[in-house]
Amino acid sequence: MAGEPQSDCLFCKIVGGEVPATIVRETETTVAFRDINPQAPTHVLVIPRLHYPDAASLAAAEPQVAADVLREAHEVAQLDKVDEPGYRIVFNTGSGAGQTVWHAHAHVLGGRGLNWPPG
Ligand code: DGP
Repeated sequence: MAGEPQSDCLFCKIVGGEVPATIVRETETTVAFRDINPQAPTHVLVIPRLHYPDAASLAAAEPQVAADVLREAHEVAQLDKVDEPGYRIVFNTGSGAGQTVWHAHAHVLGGRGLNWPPG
């Protein structure tokens, strides 16, 4: 069923505590943890506890939870003190954009210069 935990999903396993992660913050609807392969001094993933394969399907089905993910991204940036001068939120959506884990997640990147356009 939509939103239900998937037994073959890595991030559902992190939500369920079956796979360890360095947790930064948790709320009723979200979990934030450090990326295993950081691309910046701050590289945190913010995920919904509910399983949706990408940000678009999450936003369509659970707009409030999608908003929670965005709010948490900012909380994480503040916690890591990268909100000034600025940070980046990335939702890779689709394999062509580099998405490799099919559970919606926001990358929060900061603590170094961030070029535009991104690679
Ligand atoms: P994406 O490529 O946008 O789907 O991002 C997936 C991210 O997940 C990637 O930056 C690496 C991260 N990742 C993959 N496996 C693990 C894991 O087991 N633990 C943690 N903390 N991060 C992971």
